Amino acid sequence: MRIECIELYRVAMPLVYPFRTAFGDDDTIESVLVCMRAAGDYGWGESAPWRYPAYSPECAATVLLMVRDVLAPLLLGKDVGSGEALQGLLSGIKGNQFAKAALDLAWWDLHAKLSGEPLWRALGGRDPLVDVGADFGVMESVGLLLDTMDRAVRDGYKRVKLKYRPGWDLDMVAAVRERFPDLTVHVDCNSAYTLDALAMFRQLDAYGLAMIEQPLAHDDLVDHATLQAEIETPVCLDESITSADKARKAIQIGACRWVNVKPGRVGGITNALAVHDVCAEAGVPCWIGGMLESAVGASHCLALATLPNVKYPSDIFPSARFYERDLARPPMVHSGPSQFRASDAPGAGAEPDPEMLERCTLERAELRP
Ligand code: OSB
Ligand code: MG
Repeated sequence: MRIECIELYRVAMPLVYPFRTAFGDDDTIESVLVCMRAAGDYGWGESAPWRYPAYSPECAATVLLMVRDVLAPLLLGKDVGSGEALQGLLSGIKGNQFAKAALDLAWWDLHAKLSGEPLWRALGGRDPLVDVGADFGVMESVGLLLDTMDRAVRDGYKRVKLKYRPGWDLDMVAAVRERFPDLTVHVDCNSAYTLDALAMFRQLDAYGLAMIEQPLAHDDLVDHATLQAEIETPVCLDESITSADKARKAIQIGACRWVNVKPGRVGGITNALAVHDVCAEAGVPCWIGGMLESAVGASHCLALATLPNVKYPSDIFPSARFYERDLARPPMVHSGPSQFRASDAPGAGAEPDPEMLERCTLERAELRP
């Protein structure tokens, strides 16, 4: 397909309540949506690195700038026949994974639509029914967290992920374990610690957590290998895995026993498939992470979650959990307790609601060859 036009929208999506993590508290998600046109059709992609570069070195403003001024010009007018071909055209540009992802996701949506296939089938998924979990950020009090978790357990969630940061740590986990002795629980540290906290991580072993997500620095592998050798609880890497090559190296040195795969963080679906395959070959299971995307990005994540080496409930949420009204339609809605069904429509299955897109857009661009 010859890429004829690329439209960009940097949007602000207000959350129903602030999301609080080790990397900060935010009440609005900034995201970049991309519409790619070719062969009489169009595809949508999304990349949600947020407003500040606090999760990764990128943010929505750098993604818009990089796509507009650097990456899109490398694709416009070109015939792009595969995800690998698209990544090849962008390969001279270092880093900027979230920016590359916005284009890569739009290409995959368009490609699947042109093939008349749902995205999950185009990716080699096996089963459109996907298990997902519940996630809770830092709250006002542990009591409030326990009450909220009660509701999630009653709603049938199969696992719970808890944000974890200094001041919301061992005591919180101890209280959770006392109330829910058998629930599958893990913590996400969002790179808040160093090896100075080794004693604390050894204490966490007593609580039988499913995994500890990204305990150490966002770009580290070596210290994670040291930590993993010292504790029983499996380490899961999120921030540190920015490519299939990083996944290979992490596994080689024993830095993790799980990998959280986010298409944005690794530069797109093409690279997410490569990370998935590197992990599968090494016997390291994966699950799919999220960035509180609109239903455009979430539907891409859902398609990825149908892959065979996804072995733990993913971070994919009903739109209503974070948004009064999703920017995209159809909104994300559970198909059963703790489950979603990937769309059987051609492509990823969601696109922006024009009125919401208009209302949320901060900055836009339209590029042609
Ligand atoms: O570290 O997994 C993360 C959300 C935004 C940025 C980073 C992360 C997250 C999540 C997703 O934890 C959890 C959720 O979607 O509730
Ligand atoms: Mg994480």
